[in-house]
Amino acid sequence: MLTILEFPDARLRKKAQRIETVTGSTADLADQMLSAMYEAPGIGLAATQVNVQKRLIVCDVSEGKDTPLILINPKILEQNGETETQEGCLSVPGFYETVIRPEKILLEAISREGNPFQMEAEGLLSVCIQHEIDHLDGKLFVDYLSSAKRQLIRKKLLKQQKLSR
Ligand code: QAP
Ligand code: CO
Repeated sequence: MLTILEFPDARLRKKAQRIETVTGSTADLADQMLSAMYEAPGIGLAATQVNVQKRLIVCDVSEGKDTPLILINPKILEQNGETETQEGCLSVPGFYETVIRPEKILLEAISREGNPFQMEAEGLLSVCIQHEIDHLDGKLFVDYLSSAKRQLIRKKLLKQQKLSR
């Protein structure tokens, strides 16, 4: 089972590299990430969060947890509108805050089978994909908050992490 890094771990700030060739081990990693995400449980996970610096994200925002999405080298091509969401993050356990992001996105990515495709997303799926792509660039949802709020979350999580060691 993969372990999920927690804020303020410096490894969450590393920038992920593009995947040049999709292989069986890429697909294996994606499947392991989906397992870790469902186990948590969560709706999205980026490779950066499991200490792998590769551009790979997974998510599933469906009610029945039966609609996994794997995106390799995801890239947003167009975005429009604005939406407010209470976001959380498996790397920032216990904290949820409102973040404003574009509402609709058009993106390109490569599938688990190695095929390039484009898709549109809106609603929670759009927000989740944007949140996960941020992870690949070393960015966390707490970066959208005031530095006072971010520092408070940092302090509380460090305390929690020391207690659970
Ligand atoms: C990103 O986050 C996301 O604090 C995915 O104690 C979340 O799956 C995008 C989780 C919300 C948009 C909206 C968080 C689980 C899961 C926690 C997650 C926790 C347990 C977060
Ligand atoms: Co996250």
